[in-house]
Amino acid sequence: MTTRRGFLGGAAATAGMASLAGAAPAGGGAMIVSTWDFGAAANDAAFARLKAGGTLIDAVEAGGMVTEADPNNHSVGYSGYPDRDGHVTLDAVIMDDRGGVGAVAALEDTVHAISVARRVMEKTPHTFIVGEGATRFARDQGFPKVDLLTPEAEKAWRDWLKTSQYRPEANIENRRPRGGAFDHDTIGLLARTADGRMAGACTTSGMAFKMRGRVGDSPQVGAGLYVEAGVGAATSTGLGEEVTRVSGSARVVASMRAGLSPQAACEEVVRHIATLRGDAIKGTQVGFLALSPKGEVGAFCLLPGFTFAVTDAAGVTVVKKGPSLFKA
Ligand code: SD4
Repeated sequence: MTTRRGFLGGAAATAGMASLAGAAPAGGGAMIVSTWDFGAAANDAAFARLKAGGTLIDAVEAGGMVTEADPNNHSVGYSGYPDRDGHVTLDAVIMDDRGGVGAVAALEDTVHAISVARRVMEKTPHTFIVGEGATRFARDQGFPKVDLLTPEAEKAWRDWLKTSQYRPEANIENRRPRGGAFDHDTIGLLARTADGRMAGACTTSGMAFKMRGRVGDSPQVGAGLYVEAGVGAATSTGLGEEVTRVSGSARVVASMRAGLSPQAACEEVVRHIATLRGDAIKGTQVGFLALSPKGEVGAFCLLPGFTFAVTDAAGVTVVKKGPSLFKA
């Protein structure tokens, strides 16, 4: 597999978007997209899994696992920042295009929330298990108990306790070096195969220093992720409450069902949030990413700074900037 990484910014990104919208990748083969620049590594793992004969679900799970295990990533899986009571809690969902769904929320002491979500889908009669029940299910399924609160994350939490100001920061996901007080690195992955089949995954530790028990958009089907056969798939990132209140990803896919391109559908939901919320979303970031069965990509966000990774049929991965509604 040859993987070339690039980064398109500004006008080039917009031009890239325009050429992606409406055009299937050469050969019409597999395609993977995911949120933020760290999505590139996740895409590579997902692509490798597909190339090795894995299913779409294998691929999106493998992608999510890369981000979950990254100790430098302070919000997905290991080393995530805790809630305001000092507990690291994870949310994840996985979905195929045949109605298969599994999700967990407020999962503790387990690195790979996305794999537990997959077990919910495959081993239970349910779609969503939360809290203590999710953690017990993970143990029953053989996932090792791991303390997710690293000394670094604990220090950040103790520093935060001095002021206890909950102020989510836009685009913290791409800050270098990582480690800001509100670091939150949700990854949403969407994948298609040559025959137009689709699947998606979304995994996060949610907003740093959130209230105990808070669940964002990410693990909720229709909010953080939605996949529909023959129509498309969408995922979201940013301040989850703004996505949940409009069932954001389901809305993107519904617009695609009604005939909008993935790009136009992402723009529609972001404009809707802006109109609905007005001043309440000033300084807030929300981003959507969408993929059609043909391989058309759409991305749009409230504020500049949202990036996403696209891997084409040849395994070439490029990180792009998502166009935004507001300039700053
Ligand atoms: C949440 N949407 O829990 C997530 C956070 C996120 O990158 O996307 N972080 O609200």
